[in-house]
Parts: sequence; C-alpha cells; structure tokens
Amino acid sequence: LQSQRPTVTVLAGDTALKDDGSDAIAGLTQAQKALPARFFYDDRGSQLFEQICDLPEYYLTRAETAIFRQYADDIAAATGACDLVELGSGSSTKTRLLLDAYARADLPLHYIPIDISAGILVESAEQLAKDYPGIEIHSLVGTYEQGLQQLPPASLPTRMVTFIGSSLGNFSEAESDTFFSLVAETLTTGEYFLVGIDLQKVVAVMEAAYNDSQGVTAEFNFNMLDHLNRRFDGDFQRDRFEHWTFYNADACQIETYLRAKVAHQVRLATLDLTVDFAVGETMLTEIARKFDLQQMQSCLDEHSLPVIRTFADSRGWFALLLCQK
Ligand code: AVJ
Repeated sequence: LQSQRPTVTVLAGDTALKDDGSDAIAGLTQAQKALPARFFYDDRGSQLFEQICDLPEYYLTRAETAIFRQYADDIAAATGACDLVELGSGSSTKTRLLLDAYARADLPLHYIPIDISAGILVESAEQLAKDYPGIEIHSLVGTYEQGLQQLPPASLPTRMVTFIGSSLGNFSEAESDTFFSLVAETLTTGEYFLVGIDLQKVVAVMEAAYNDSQGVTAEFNFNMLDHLNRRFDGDFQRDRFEHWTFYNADACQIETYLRAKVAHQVRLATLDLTVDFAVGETMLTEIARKFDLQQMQSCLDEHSLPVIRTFADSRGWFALLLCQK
C-alpha cells in the first residue's frame, strides 16, 4: 500500500495562535498574575512534555495507556469507520493504540490531529504516515477552538473528537463549560466525543507527578519564560524564579506557579509591557484539575454529550469517557 503524504494546514495564520499577546497582557496585569498554559508548548516545551510522560512520578500517561491497551477495540467497535479528530495530539503516541484497533477491525479511518506546536505535529504525522499507510492524515496547526471551528467536512460516516491526557484539567470550570459547548456544537447527533480525565486520589501521588525528582517539570515550567522572551522580545530571567506546585484540595486542582525569588522588573518589548514582581510574588502558569467521575458524567450530560461507556484503569486513577451526542 502506497502511503499518502500527510497534509498540514496552518489555521488562520499566526494571529490565530494569539500572537498578538492580548491574553498574556491580561494575565500579567491582574492582581494574581497568570499565564495561559498554552504558552508551555513551543517546540522545546512539547519535547519536555514528552519527557514528563516517561517520568516515574507521572502516572497519568501510563494509566491512560493501560486503558487504551485494554479497551481500544471496544472504542473502535462502538464508532465504526470514522474521522478521528484529536485535540492537542502532540506525539500521538497513545492514539496509535486506537489507530491499531481500527486497523485490526478493518475499519476505514481518517486522522485529523490538531496541535499548536507545529514541530511535533509535522514530525509525528510523517512517522504515522509511514507506519499506517492505509490512514489518511490531515494535520491542523492551531488552537483547540480554531481546530473545531475549521474542521474539514466529515468524509466517513461518523466523527469522533478526542481530548485525552487530561488536557481538560487545564481548563477552569467556566472554560470547560465553554469548551464542551463548542464540542457539542461541532458534532452532529450520533457523533462521538472521547475525553480522558485524571481522577482525584491520594494527594502525595498527585503532587509528586508535578514535582518530579529529576526536575523535568520545573524545566518545563521555566521554559515558558524562554518562550515568552522569544515571542514577545522579553527579558524574563529564569534564575529569578522558582518552580512551586501543590494540590489545592478546596478547588480539587494542582496549581503550578513561578515564584519570584527577588523583587524585579520584566520588560516585554513587543507588548510594550513592563511588569513588576515583588519578592515572593507568584505567577500562575497552570492548573491541573482532578475530577470526580459522577460529577463529570452529569456535566457532560448537561452539555448534550451523554457518556455511553466509561473505561478506567485497575487502580481507578484515570478514566476515558466515550460520549455520544
Ligand atoms: C497535558 C495538561 C495533561 O496537567 O498533567 C504535566 C501538563 N504539566 N506536568 C498535566 C503537565 C506539568 C499536563 N496536561
């Protein structure tokens, strides 16, 4: 079988990636400074995230992989031939287990990976095209919103949008409501949504996953500063900050910050923005919400995305929910 070259479409150019920095300005001028987690993912950040997934403390990827190993055939059987749209596909490593299942069942599949990091997206599409010559691949470079709003028309009988890895955890409750509404608007009745969620568990286990002993997660956090410097001609100095992360039990979320070790000023030239940091002042770089299964099921239900199958790992640490509009 001759493999087709995967196509790559950059959605709505650079402004599509909010290169104007309006959300960075908004976040840096708030009382509690905060930056969108999206800024982790330049090409280096995506590489670091791949390293995180292999860390002994980062149980999420292994738990979700175990679920895919056990249930990928069930998911393929449930949807049949489909357009598989993946939001935040990264290296597509776990999704390969799904692609294998469709291949085993002889089900036609079109794969539409969407990611903001062009480097990892293009590289993994080339490799996938070699390994899965029967699958048509159409990569989209852009944000989740852009991807969902600019999907190619469905070419197979149904569609499934996947949002795995607990990427959902980066959204506040309000943001996830908006996101689910957008997914539901995008799908037609009968189409599928597959979402991976990290579940609430012993605090020490969750905290270790975001504060690993090799310091890769700290490096991932600091890399956001390098990315901002490059993107906005900034002068953030990483040695003026420290990595700080903990589980906020009231909000049921890991919160990760960069905390200023000294009072100082940062200039982001292309944003024409000067930011003051007091000693000890924190800048929120990420929340990672941890979910309750029943609550999430009702939430999806309320968004017209009822759960038809729930798959969990043996420890009940992580779940994949298959929803059908
Ligand atoms: C990709 C958002 C699921 O929150 O666990 C890993 C990102 N941050 N280590 C997560 C992340 C620090 C990850 N998600």
